[in-house]
Amino acid sequence: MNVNRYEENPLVTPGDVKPHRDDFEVIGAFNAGIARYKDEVIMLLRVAERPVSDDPTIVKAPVFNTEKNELEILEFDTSDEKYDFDDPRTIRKSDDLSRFAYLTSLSYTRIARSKDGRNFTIDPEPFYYPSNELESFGIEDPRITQIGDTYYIYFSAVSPVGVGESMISTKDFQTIEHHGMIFAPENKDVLIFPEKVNGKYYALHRPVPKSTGAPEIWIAESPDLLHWGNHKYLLGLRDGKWDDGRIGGGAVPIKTDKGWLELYHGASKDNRYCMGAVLLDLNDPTKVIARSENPILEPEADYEVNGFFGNVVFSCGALVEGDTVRMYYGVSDTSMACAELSLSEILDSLTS
Ligand code: MAN
Repeated sequence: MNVNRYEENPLVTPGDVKPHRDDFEVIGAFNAGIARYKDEVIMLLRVAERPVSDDPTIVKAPVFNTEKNELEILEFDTSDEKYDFDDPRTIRKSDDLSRFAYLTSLSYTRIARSKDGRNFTIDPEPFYYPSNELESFGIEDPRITQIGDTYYIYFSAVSPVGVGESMISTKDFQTIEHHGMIFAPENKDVLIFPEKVNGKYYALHRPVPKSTGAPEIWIAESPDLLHWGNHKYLLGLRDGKWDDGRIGGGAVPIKTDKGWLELYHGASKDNRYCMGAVLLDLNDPTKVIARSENPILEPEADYEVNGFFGNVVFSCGALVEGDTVRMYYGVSDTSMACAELSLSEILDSLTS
């Protein structure tokens, strides 16, 4: 696969983003949703910020208190054996490592704009910041589906009661309407198709079943983008391959002559995140036609291998012009990058 990484990569780094409070530092500007708005490319960044800590033995956890409408900062001593601090993203209770008790940073969304898709200017203020109890640990990994003149923006809403997918919409990237949670916990990586298929909206989603099952890709349909039903299991993990740990949708599905092309992420059991592709039937996207044997993009460049959480390439949006797929992607849970790939080359590489 020919992958043309932009020489300007990484396009946006945490150092480019001013924290929204002086006592915070930006540790990530990554996993951005992508849209075209007027003559600009919009990158809706997931900005992760954490309270500055001068003492390495103290780990802080920011939590948005909706009643007081302010951030609270909890402090943990790294010598406290009740907690586990091994994953830099989370704080876990030592007697239950299967779930996290707190996150070490809080994410929100911020707009970066560009005329050429390579050089971005970052808005001085947050775009959408957590605003309700289901978002008190932050909002993450936004995706944007444009339908008509409305941009539907949906993201992981993280709180002590779980990680689900909530949706807002905007027409001008200024005023927003909140539509509440559209997929209950635990669910992430929702991708709404950009048009109806046979009179119905479709969305990919990624539940995390507990009793049986794995973090794999499902598909659902809806009459109105708010109520989702007729859920079907779509795509699974593959033992011993690059996507044997967890998979989830990445970019908004791309309509091609051969079918709906979905660029998805797959992680191995040891958390190496790559991008692959799957082709779905044009008239019935619940049918898988073909899939990547090997990743179309894997962490190789220094900025993809090293960072806050290394060995991660994670796309939330791509733009297509002719045969060129401009895939924007988060690197190492830290920065944003972009690579161009050939649409026909991706399609030709898929096997059934
Ligand atoms: C995982 C990672 C983190 C994220 C949490 C909550 O631990 O993807 O980056 O903050 O889940 O969604």
